Amino acid sequence: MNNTKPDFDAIVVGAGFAGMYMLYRLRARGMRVRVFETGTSVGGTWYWNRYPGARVDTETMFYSYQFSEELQQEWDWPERYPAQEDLAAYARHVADRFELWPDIQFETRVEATAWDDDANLWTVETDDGARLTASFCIMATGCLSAVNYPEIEGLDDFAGETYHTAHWPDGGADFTGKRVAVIGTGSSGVQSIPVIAAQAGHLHVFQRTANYVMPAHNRPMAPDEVAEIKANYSALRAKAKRSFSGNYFPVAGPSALAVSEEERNREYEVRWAMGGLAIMATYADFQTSDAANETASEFIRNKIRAIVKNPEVAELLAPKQLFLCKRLCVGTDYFETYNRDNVTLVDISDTEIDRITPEGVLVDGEFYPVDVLVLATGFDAVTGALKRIDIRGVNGLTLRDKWADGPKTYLGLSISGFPNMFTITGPGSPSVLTNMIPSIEQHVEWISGCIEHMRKHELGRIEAEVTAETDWVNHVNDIGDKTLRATCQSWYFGSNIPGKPRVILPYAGGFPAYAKKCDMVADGGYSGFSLR
Ligand code: N01
Repeated sequence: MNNTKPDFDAIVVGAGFAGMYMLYRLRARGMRVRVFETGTSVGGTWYWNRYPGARVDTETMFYSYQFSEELQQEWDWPERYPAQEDLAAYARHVADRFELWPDIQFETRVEATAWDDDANLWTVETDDGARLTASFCIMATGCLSAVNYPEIEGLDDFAGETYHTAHWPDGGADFTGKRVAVIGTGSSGVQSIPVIAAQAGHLHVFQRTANYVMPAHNRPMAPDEVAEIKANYSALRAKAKRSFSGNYFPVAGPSALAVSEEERNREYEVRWAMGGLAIMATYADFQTSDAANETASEFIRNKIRAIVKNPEVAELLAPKQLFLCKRLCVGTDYFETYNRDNVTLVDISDTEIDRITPEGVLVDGEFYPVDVLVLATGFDAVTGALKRIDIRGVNGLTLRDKWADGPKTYLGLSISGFPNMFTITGPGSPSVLTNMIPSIEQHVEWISGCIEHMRKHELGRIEAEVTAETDWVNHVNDIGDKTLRATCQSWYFGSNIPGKPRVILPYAGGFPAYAKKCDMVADGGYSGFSLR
């Protein structure tokens, strides 16, 4: 090993909520850190996803950092589910408050990283031609950041305006009086469709799969509610961490089948009135029993039938897959929007879009002329952002090759063959099945604790062992295959990307079990890792 001094102790890729906190923690340990970020400001997902109607669907008093008591006490969220601009403003406030800006290089994309086994260093190449070295490379690239542009014939020939929800222009888009097509009815489509419909001349929604959508019931935060949460913040945060998803949702009982239909529906009505994601936790067997799950599925389908006036449209909007197989959506006036005269639902569940022409969309021989095309087609989730970087580990092994049949990681934190690299909320960690910000904090704290341990013991290299990684991957897949999430096509399994291996991407065993495992690994002197 030679003793080349690296340019930085750590390079962090991405300045979203993960990258910002990682920078804060490492710098607090006296490390020299450089963060690279493609965007012009901080916030990651909340920087890029500026589509009309974009707002978080997790209660923001809990979808926020908790590492700083001062921060969580001083910041005031305006609404129960704040809009993208408020989340982006919060990210900027954090960068101001903790003076993160000088260590973040914006408008810079990391294109490649390569491990030098002799020097124990990563070399990171950026799109401005720079090559910089660091002892650690930490990927804070986000789970839902690699944009999925669908492979639809003729898309590039469309003569009107085209927008993707996850890459929205800064100045917004004006739909006034225009003929608009939205392709995609996941969370981004569900949030944007009502807002676009209110402005457009006519909106056609092209739906491949109908989704379950709960009403948000968004509202301003009441001062007494805020005061109560702030007075009990640490206890409430601790309670959330003990729950499966890292969100505190009250559980009504172990099984939907153990209570009468009347009692069950009363409970579902309470959750519908509450709004948001709380219905997910009503009964503990939604992920293990088709029959239990079907009770909630049918409850929501009946709500759709009651809201949507045209029974044929209502049936098209009523999801066929089980509730919680795909990600539950939260919307405002989503189903009501289909009662508008200027909105038409086009079912493409059996017939793919034939092609996009310069003037519109052709489906099953029928032509829909449009001026604006909105792609709400989601992401190459969890692995996409990592695989889009040319990452080369020991002996030039590429991450793309290593993951050709699906991601392999130890705890979603580390990859054998890629020493001194950490992935924040990587595949095989609970990430997108949990409240993301607490999950990010848990990872950042684990990684900074690990680096601290290495520095204390004068260790220069850490790498996941193949056996530990294989055992973890098998465990992740075993649990994933047992959940009802395995019964439909969803981005959780990579099914939305043509050719992507069908493998569960997040760990579906819950936040508490996962965090306990991570603690045990650390307490055991980083068992499953080779350190030297
Ligand atoms: O993406 P999606 P998203 N032809 O993949 C359809 C988070 N999020 O951006 O279901 C036609 O869910 C696709 O159809 P199908 C949240 O975790 C959070 O909406 O694959 N249609 C689907 O309808 C969420 O789950 C928030 O059959 C095509 C849609 O496009 C995740 O991000 C807000 C197609 C894509 O839905 C992703 O959500 C927004 C094609 N070729 C997002 N390709 C909040 O916190 C894809 N589709 C509020």
